[in-house]
Amino acid sequence: MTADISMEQWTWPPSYDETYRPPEGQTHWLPRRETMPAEQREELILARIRQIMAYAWDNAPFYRRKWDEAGIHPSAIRTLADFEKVPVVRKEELRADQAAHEPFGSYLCVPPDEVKHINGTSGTTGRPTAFGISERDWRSVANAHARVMWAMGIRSSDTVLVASPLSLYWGSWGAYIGAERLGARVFPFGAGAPGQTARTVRWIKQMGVTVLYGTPSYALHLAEVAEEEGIAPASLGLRAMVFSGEPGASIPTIRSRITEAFQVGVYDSGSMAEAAPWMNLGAAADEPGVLCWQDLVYTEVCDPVGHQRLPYGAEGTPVYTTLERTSQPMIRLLSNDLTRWEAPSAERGRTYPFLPRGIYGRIDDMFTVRGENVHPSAIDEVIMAAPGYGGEHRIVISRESAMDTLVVQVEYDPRQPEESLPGWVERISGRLRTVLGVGARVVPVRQHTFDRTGFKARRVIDNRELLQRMVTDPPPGSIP
Ligand code: 8LH
Repeated sequence: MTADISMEQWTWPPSYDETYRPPEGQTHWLPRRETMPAEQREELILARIRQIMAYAWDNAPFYRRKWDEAGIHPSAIRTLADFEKVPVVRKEELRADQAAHEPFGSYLCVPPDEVKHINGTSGTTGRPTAFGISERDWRSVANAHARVMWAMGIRSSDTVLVASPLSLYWGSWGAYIGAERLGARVFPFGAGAPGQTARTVRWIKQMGVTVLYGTPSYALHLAEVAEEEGIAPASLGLRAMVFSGEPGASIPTIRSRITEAFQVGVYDSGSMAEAAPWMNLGAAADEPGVLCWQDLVYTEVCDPVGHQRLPYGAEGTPVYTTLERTSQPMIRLLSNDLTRWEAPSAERGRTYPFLPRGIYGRIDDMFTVRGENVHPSAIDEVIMAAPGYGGEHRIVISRESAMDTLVVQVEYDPRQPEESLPGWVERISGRLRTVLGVGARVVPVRQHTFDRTGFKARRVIDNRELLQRMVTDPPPGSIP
C-alpha cells in the first residue's frame, strides 16, 4: 500500500508530478487514492490532520490562540473522533483576524512574499476577505481540480469556456487552472458584462466549445438568450456543463431544464472558496449529487449546533479541513450550508461519501442570486442609509424567466415629491449593485405598506421553488 500511495504522491507538503496525465481511456486520475477502502484512507487522513495541525500550531498564531483557548493541543488528536472536538472556524473569525492582521491574517502559514496569487470574497457583509495563495497551493488546486474534472469525463480534446466572472471569484480561476492542468484548451470568457451573453453564444459556436463552466442560473439565462438570437441551445455543440456556486445542478427541476435545453451532461461541484480545492465536492457521474473527495479536503457533515460529525444518512452542515493547503490551511471551517450525506460505496466507482442532493440550502439567512452571495444585512445597510427612506422595506427573491431576481420594495418618505422618485430609485439601485455585485429592482411603495415588528424584522421573502419545497416537503432526517 505504501508504494502505491507514494506513487500517487500522498506527501506533505504536497508535490505533484506536473508531467503526469493518465491515458485518455482511464477512468481515474489517481486510481489507488480514489478507490481504496474508505477506512484505509481515513487512517492516512488522520495522520495528515495531525501533521497539518502541528504545522498550523507552529506557523499560525490564529490557530494556536484558538486551540489554546479550547485547551486543545495537536498532539491530543489521536482519532477522527478526537478531531470532532476541535472548535470550528467561522468566516467572521477569518474576516476579523484579517482586519487585525493585514493583509492575509494571522492564519497565513508562509512568509508573505510566498503569496503569489490573490483571490477574495465579494465583501457583501463588510470587509472583503483575501485569499493569499502560494505557488505550491495554486498548483495543488490545479492538480486536484484536474483530477475531479477528469472524473467528469473532461479530456485534453475538450475546449472549456469559463463563463463566470474572472475577478476575485475562486470559482472561475479554479475551473480554469484545473482544465488547463488536464491538458484541455481553456477559454476564459467571463460573464456579467452588458451584452456579454449574446457574445458567449456566438463564441461557443465559433470556437467549437465543448464544456462550459458557470452557475446553473447563468446556463438558463444563456439558453434564453440563445433562443432570442435564433439559435437552439442544443445546436451549440456543448457536451458537458460543470456547475458550482449555487444550488441547481443537483436539483431535478433545474437540472432537467438545463439538460433539455442543451442536451448535455451536467456535473455539480463546489464547497467554499476558503476550502479550495473547492471541487472537493464534485460529481463523478452525469447525475445529481457530489462525492466528498476526502483526501483533498476532509469533509464532516456535522450537527449545526455542536459541530460533531453526524452518522451517514443524516442531514447537517459541512465542515471542511483542507489537506493540501500550506498558505492558509482551513481546519474545521464551518460552512453553514445544508446537505445530507451517504456512506461510501464502491458501486459509485470511488470510495468517497456521497451527497445525493448536493448542497441545497443555507442555515443562516444568506441567499445566492446569480452566483453572488447576498446577505440581507448588506441590503438593509444601503436602504436604511438612503435619504428619503420611509422606514421599512422587503427583500423579495423570485425566479422570473429562468433567472433569479432580487426585488427590493422600499417605503419612501411622503415628503418626497413623486416626480423625484425615479432618480431616488436609480441612486439606490446603483448603490445596491456596487455593494452586492448583482442588480436589484427597486420598487418604491407608500409609507406603512408593511407591518412593523417589535421583535426581529423578517424582511426576506423567498419565492423560489426550492426553498418552498423544502418547507412543504422536508427530506427524511431533516432538522426541524
Ligand atoms: C453551492 C455550491 C453548489 C457553492 N451547490 N451551493 O463555486 C465554488 C466556490 C468557489 C464558491 O462558490 O465559493 P464561495 O463564493 O465561497 O461560495 C460558497 C457558497 O456558495 C457555499 O457556502 C454554498 O452556499 C454555495 N455553493 N457551490 C449549492 N454546488
